[in-house]
Amino acid sequence: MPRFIEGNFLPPQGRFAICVARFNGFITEALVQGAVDTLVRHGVADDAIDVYRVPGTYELPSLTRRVSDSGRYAGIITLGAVIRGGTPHFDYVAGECAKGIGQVAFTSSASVTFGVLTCDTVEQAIDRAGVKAGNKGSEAALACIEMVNLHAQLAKLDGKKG
Ligand code: INI
Repeated sequence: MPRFIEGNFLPPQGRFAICVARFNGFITEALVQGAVDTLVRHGVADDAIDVYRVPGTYELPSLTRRVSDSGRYAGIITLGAVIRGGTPHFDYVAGECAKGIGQVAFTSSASVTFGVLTCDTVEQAIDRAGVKAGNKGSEAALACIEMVNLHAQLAKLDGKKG
């Protein structure tokens, strides 16, 4: 029998940070609600969740780096909404945000997940913030729980605690 090593959705150990952009707040606050609801339903105490806010998604990578460096969190969920306008601004903001958060995720000892919407229209963003296409904040929280629990299993295999 092979041994399968993967995360699960049992109540995770440790604290969680939600890093969210205020830009397009009517969307991003719905993502926060989805993420918090999912964490709490999976057994995370609400006082084990800290929500950090920055002006826009462009500022998310530096915040996420700082929050990761604090060493206080098992999981970090990043949330934002970039919506295409008539100029190339969208591509710069969305591109830098994804690249920057990816760099932090790759090197962080915390599990960092990506719940930043990149949409062509406001309607697409609404659909992904709790209407037709689920809630991407909730999905990013679920992925974060799975990764935190996977890391705990990997630490056990390595013979370490936690
Ligand atoms: N920030 C967003 O989070 N979403 C957007 O759609 C957006 N647009 O389209 O401009 C946006 N811009 C602000 C940006 O993230 C920075 O806060 C700003 O450039 C200051 O650095």
